[in-house]
Amino acid sequence: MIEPYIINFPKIGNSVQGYISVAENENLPFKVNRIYWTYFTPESVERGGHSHYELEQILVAVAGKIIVNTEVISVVRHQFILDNPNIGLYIPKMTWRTMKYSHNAVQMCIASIVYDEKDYIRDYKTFIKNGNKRSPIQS
Ligand code: T46
Repeated sequence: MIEPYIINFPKIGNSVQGYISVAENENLPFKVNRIYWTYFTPESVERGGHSHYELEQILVAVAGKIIVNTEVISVVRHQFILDNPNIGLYIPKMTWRTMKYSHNAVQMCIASIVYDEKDYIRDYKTFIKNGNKRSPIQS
């Protein structure tokens, strides 16, 4: 079982000029097929509440703070605080997750596959029951 873990991206620069962080092949655990970002999420809202059969992701709080709760195969639970633009959270397939955001948070998601609603498990009981079943998007 693979569990979520933090990735430290290179931080190039200094406090006078500012910094650049880089995500490229050698520091990513999968081939990238999609990047999207989430912003202006009200602090009262919890996003996520789903798992994915195949999708692997890395979440980065490029601004603000994100609290991510994860659960792998309904047993192993972790909480991660993302509040630094040079760290990312790797989320493996079959991980239930919820996220809360500070008012200024911008979440970048680096994703292993293109969007497909059939890859989602949006019902928690189905996640627990079907956690180990094969993806409906595989042939
Ligand atoms: C995740 C967390 C971290 C699209 O049409 N295309 C897309 O590429 C995406 C990502 C979403 N959508 C649509 C599908 C839904 O109608 O946008 C709506 C909200 O998507 P979702 O329920 O996935 O939103 P979040 O913020 O709960 O979750 C997102 C990721 O989609 C998800 O994989 O793990 O961020």
